[in-house]
Amino acid sequence: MHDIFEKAQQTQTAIDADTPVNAEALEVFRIQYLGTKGILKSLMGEMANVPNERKRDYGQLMNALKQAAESKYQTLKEAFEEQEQGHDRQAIDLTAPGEPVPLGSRHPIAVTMNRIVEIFSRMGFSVVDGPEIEDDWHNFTAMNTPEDHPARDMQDTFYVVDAPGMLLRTHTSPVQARVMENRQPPIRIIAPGRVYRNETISTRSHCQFHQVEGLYVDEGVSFADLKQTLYYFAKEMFGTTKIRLRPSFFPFTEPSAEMDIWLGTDSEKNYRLTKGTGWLEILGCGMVDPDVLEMCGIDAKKYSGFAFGMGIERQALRLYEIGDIRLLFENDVRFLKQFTPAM
Ligand code: 2NL
Repeated sequence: MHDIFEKAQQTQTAIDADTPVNAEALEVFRIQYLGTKGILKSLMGEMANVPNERKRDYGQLMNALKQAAESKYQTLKEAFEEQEQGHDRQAIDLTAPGEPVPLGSRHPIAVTMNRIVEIFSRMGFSVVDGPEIEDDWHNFTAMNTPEDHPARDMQDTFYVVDAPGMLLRTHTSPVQARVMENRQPPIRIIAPGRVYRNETISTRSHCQFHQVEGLYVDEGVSFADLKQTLYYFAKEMFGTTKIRLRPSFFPFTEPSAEMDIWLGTDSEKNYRLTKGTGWLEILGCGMVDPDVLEMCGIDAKKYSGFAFGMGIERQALRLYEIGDIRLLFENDVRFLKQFTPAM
């Protein structure tokens, strides 16, 4: 009888003294004291042998034991769990090299456009932009293109169904028209951007293009200024030292011309590119028609100007020797990643 109480007392002392140092030791502790075959269970089993008048005391002693073991177990369990999470946080190696981030690259059209813009920037032209959805007046009327001109045909231009008189711009000229409306000369601007034509002639043709246009308006601007400016551009852009201006026609310029650069026919590539002539057409240009100046609010008796425009796609194809224009619009990463990440 006396023995049972003493055994319980000893167990109390043992629980107080036993402090597991890690999760494994704690599990041993749990099985030893609180498990289904543990010491507390077996001590409880002794209740039958305790005399009735002492059963109450023994029951209280058992409760105290169980509480002591359980609270110790619970406290240590939480402590070890917290410790483990702390360990995880420390497990991050701050000195490890970073994961490589895949780098994108500029689209060849953007690179070509940037090169053109950069060359004209050096000559004091500033970059302007404007809306891609334009009104009829800025896109056509202000550019001397009358109502019955074929460019204004439904088949040639995308019109906005819900907004009469609104359309997708067919060139970046309207951007320049808006600048002339808002400022007085000297005006020296370059307008790069996306333009639209309703062309469905073949699967090879596209409804969307990129263009760079330029405009210079001031007192006494002459055809000689046009020629020297475009000659400098051709030299910087293509490294060519010979240009040729052929008479041409645009509704918004008079006189008008096409500029060719000299490539020669020495290489098979240049022979093919120039169809055996040695000359490659690069851009269209001319002296701004006085009517266009007047419509945009500029005194044509006081000022004159020249303008030019060129398509980007064709230049990009040539610059990078790309064989098919569709590659520029499919955005296949295997194609795009061949171009330089920078620029
Ligand atoms: C081409 C030819 C050209 C212009 C664009 C222009 C703009 C204003 C006034 C007068 Cl605001 N002209 N632009 C002039 C001549 C030619 O583009 O072949 N473009 C792809």
